[in-house]
Amino acid sequence: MKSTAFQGKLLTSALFVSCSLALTLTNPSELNATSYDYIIVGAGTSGLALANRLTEDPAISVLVLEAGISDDNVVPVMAPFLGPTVTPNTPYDWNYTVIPQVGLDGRSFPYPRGRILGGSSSANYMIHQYGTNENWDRMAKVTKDSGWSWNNMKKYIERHENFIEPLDGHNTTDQFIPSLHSYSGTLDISLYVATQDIDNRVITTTQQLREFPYNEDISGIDNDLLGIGWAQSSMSKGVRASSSTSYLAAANSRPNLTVLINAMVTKLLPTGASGGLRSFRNVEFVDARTAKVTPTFQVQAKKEVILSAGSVGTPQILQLSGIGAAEDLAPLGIPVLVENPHVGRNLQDHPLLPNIFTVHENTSMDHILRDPIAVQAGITEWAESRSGFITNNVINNLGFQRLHPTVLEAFTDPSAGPHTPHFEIIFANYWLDPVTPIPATGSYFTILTAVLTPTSRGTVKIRSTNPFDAPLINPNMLGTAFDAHVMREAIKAIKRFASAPAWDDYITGVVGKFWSHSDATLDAHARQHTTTVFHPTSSASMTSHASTEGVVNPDLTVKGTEGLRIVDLSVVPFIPSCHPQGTAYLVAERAADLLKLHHRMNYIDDLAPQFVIA
Ligand SMILES: Cc1cc2nc3c(=O)[nH]c(=O)nc-3n(C[C@H](O)[C@H](O)[C@H](O)COP(=O)(O)OP(=O)(O)OC[C@H]3O[C@@H](n4cnc5c(N)ncnc54)[C@H](O)[C@@H]3O)c2cc1C
Ligand SMILES: *[C@@H]1O[C@H](CO)[C@@H](O)[C@H](O)[C@H]1NC(C)=O
Ligand SMILES: *[C@@H]1O[C@H](CO)[C@@H](O)[C@H](O)[C@H]1NC(C)=O
Ligand SMILES: *[C@@H]1O[C@H](CO)[C@@H](O)[C@H](O)[C@H]1NC(C)=O
Ligand SMILES: *[C@@H]1O[C@H](CO)[C@@H](O)[C@H](O)[C@H]1NC(C)=O
Ligand SMILES: CC(=O)N[C@H]1CO[C@H](CO)[C@@H](O)[C@@H]1O
Repeated sequence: MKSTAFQGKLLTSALFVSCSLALTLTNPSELNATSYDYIIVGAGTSGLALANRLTEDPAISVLVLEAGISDDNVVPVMAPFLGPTVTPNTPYDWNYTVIPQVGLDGRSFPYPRGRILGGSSSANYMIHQYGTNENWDRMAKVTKDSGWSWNNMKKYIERHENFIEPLDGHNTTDQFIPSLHSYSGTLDISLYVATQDIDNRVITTTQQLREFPYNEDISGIDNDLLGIGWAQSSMSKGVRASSSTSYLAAANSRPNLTVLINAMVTKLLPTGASGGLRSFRNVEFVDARTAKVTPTFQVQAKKEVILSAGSVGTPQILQLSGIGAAEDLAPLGIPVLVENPHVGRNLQDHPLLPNIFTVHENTSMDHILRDPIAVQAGITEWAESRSGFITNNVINNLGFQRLHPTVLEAFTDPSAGPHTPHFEIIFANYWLDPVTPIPATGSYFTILTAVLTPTSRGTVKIRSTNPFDAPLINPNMLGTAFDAHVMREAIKAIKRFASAPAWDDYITGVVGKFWSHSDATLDAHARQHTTTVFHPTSSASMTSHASTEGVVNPDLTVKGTEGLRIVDLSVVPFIPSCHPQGTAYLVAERAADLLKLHHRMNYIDDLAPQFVIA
């Protein structure tokens, strides 16, 4: 996907209609007030969902501060198939790199995060799921708050999701289960709009090999996630649906919602204490365009400050503010205001490995993707008529598998339960490797494998007091024997998959060494080619109120503080066994209710936090 010709063309294209963002402020001087009921740091996936819900009450004022730029008319962000060109190392990315990974032969690689309205929902590959019931029930169990259980959380789908007919109007029978979905929520979700040549073969394989059953609905909503099915994507008719095009667009004309972009939050300032808990209601920020730490601006929250800066940004801001491990902060000369050794620890991610096959010439999309004229024609067709391959998401099918019980015997099963997958397989009918560019010739078929239940734990740590210095990010990929084992088993599984009769007249060979019978060779292949599915979570983990481990309580308040919460994927104690944006949205939906309840606003229904888990 990273042919220079391909990428270069898209970024210079400029044909488009406008979307939502006339009301977004771009300069600190445009702010009319210095205090707001709530200040949300980060206009990302969770942050904008929360901002929308809080400003449903016209008596409440909300300011959202976002370091990134506007997403207005940004073609690579809007056009579904161009998702992989939004990052890495673009004006829409934080341009992070992971530190050398011990489990990956010391390699490092880019670690994209959206730096734009919508955050990573404007930069992701749009696959949308909720995870397994067991993922949520485990979160409820470890936090001792049944409010996080699936039984309570699933009601938020009704407000969150708006399932729409795919743009091409194809017959969707058996491709999703209509009764599971919502048709009245904020974010558009849809199925593919253009088939890829491999789709039929993938589905046929589910009929040929019992190991890979067909799953009619892989959203995770009250249906088993195991098996292979059709991707559901956060997509409006032919255009990406992000938290900006949905939650923000629906709220942007509300007088009590203010969104300021180009505003890089540098720290939270202490504002006294109450009941032995420190307050941090002053938020300091700078103009992100200057990349200078002065001049600073300050705004104050009347009720609360909410960090929604994501799994990298949130621990970074906490640490810059003196909330963190003394051993991290003291060497940098940062006074420790709230000592918490768990800030920036417990980072989790899904390792991703491309396994690439060669196929008959021009039966894949590679010859199109490496031809700048063909790509430009696709973009023009998308822009003019919302049709053609650029209108589709980058993949159509994916699957979720458990390890064979005999394989699992040697380990303690880290999955959330018996219906939760250990690994994922993803199908693309072209060269899809986030790191290694497509070769100049050849046609390819990629089956990506991802570890969904990693036992490795990593870290996010600031390296200096300068907020513009990227933090040291260590997702610790394949850092445990278990994770390496799952990846090896996943490779073996996709080899069985590709050996089904459905692929006999399609695949011609393999790239690299993953067809080897030697475990050592498979492990080496994994170490040399694994990167990330871009799913960092859990760097400010939630634990029970009584627990001194973890960073936030089940009501998302930061331990040791008051008036400060975290609402983004950094709070989930375990990475969900799925693509996690749906989790980020549901966490924000419940957070809005928790805030409304706490401040006695009108919250949607009868939920109260329920502390009843045995
Ligand atoms: C390339 C890529 C592909 C992905 N593909 C998928 C997929 O297909 N499906 C899926 O489910 N998930 C996918 N993900 C992951 C998913 O998008 C993220 O897990 C999710 O969006 C995270 O939401 P969040 O609210 O925690 O953080 P984000 O959405 O990242 O929001 C954080 C926001 O805070 C802002 N911010 C950070 N620091 C500061 C600061 N100091 N001051 C001001 N603002 C700040 C950021 O700019 C950003 O807007 C992908 C991610 C990437 C990067
Ligand atoms: C700020 O106040 C000025 C003058 O009253 C007004 O014109 C402007 O629209 C206000 N801006 C915002 C963002 O409310
Ligand atoms: C990321 O890299 C791009 C391309 O070099 C650049 O335009 C952008 O400003 C960088 N972003 C940050 C936050 O440094
Ligand atoms: C869609 O496909 C199903 C199953 O193949 C079939 O029963 C149904 O009649 C089709 N619907 C339409 C509108 O063609
Ligand atoms: C494959 O496509 C390329 C580029 O479009 C073309 O030059 C070549 O002739 C095609 N090969 C076959 C066998 O069709
Ligand atoms: C709390 C707050 O700022 N409320 C304002 C919301 O917007 C209305 C106008 O629509 C103002 O009158 C309120 O003061």
